[in-house]
Formats: sequence, structure tokens, C-alpha cells
Amino acid sequence: MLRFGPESVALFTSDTYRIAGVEQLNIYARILGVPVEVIRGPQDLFDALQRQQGRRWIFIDTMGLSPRDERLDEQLLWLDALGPHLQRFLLVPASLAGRSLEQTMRPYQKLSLNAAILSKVDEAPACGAALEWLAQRKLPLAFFSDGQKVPEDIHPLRWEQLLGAMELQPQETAVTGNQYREA
Ligand SMILES: Nc1nc2c(ncn2[C@@H]2O[C@H](COP(=O)(O)OP(=O)(O)OP(=O)(O)O)[C@@H](O)[C@H]2O)c(=O)[nH]1
Ligand SMILES: [Mg+2]
Repeated sequence: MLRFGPESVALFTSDTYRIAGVEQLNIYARILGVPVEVIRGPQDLFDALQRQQGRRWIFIDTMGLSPRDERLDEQLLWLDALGPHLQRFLLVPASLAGRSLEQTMRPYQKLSLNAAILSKVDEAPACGAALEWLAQRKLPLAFFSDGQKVPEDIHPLRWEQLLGAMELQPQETAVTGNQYREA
């Protein structure tokens, strides 16, 4: 945004389910001076892409759905249909581990994913299971968040900062540099 200006950005959301979700996004969009498009199905997506085709950066927020929700497959299908030009980021809450992690994330592995975002590191400083899951799938970490403030608590991945949020010193661990990023 700072580099390319608000006219280069548009926000899309398919999250029409959460009460006041779209209103909340509209408030952020108004502050930033960028348009919001609400996507209720493939035709909306097609129309919105036509309207915003001059924008260099289009961010699409999808609805968080339970693996048992039948709308999930539909959402994954249209995300997949957008092809290789779409970069897909998987949001992984840092506290997930074991079977919950496997079950929640399983449907998203069908997608061709570019990277992950680790959230709620402040609530779960021991996020080894989530990091191991990402490393096994060779999914790089692009960002992490450690609080509710937007945008102050969202950080591009820097290992020193992530380890700091986990209250670890870099020298206490074997992880230095960007080895997960490269994994
Ligand atoms: N403490 C803390 N809270 C967070 C963090 N990230 C998000 N939250 C809070 O968690 C709640 C849900 O966050 P959202 O960003 O709406 O989560 P979401 O992934 O979009 O959820 P779905 O759309 O339902 O999948 C909000 O109250 C956020 O403020 C974080 O890193 N730390
Ligand atoms: Mg959401």
C-alpha cells in the first residue's frame, strides 16, 4: 500500500457469515481508501475481478469454515479455479496441535498453497507442533501475529522476532536464519 498507493489495492471477502464481518472490513477499507467487494459465489467473484482489474493487489479473505461444513468444498473449488496467479496463504493458529491441527488443516492441503501465516503466537508461545506441521509440508511461513492490534501485531517473518514472541533467545535453539522459509 505504502509503495504502490491505495489505487493499486482492493479487498474481497467471502465472509458474509460472521455478524458485522463485512462492516468491520469496510471500516478498515475506508481508512485505507480502498474498495471492498463482497463475494457470494463464482459469478460475484468474476464480476468483481472485472471491476477491479486495474488493481495490482487484490486481497481475498475467505470464510473460516469447519472441516465438516459442506460449504468448505465449494469455497476450496473456486479458490482452486482461480489458477496459478492467485497466491494462497494458509492461516494457522499457533495453538493448534495433534489431531485438531490435522483435522482443521486437512481440507486446505488440496489447494496449491504458497505460504502460511501463524496467528495468536501471544496466546500459544509453544507452537512447535504447528511449525513442525508446516516444515513437514515444506510450507514457508510468510507472516505471524502476536496480538489483536491491526496492523502493529502482524509481522513479516523474522525468526529473531518470532523467537522473541515465544520468549526464547535465538541462541537457545537450533533455529536461526530463515530455514523454515526455505524449507
Ligand atoms: N491475541 C490475539 N488475538 C488475535 C490474533 N489474531 C487474531 N486475533 C483475534 O482473534 C479473533 C478472530 O480473528 P480473525 O482475524 O477474525 O480470525 P479469522 O481467521 O478471520 O477467523 P475466521 O474468518 O472465522 O476463520 C479476533 O478477535 C482477533 O482480534 C493474535 O495474533 N493474537
Ligand atoms: Mg476471517
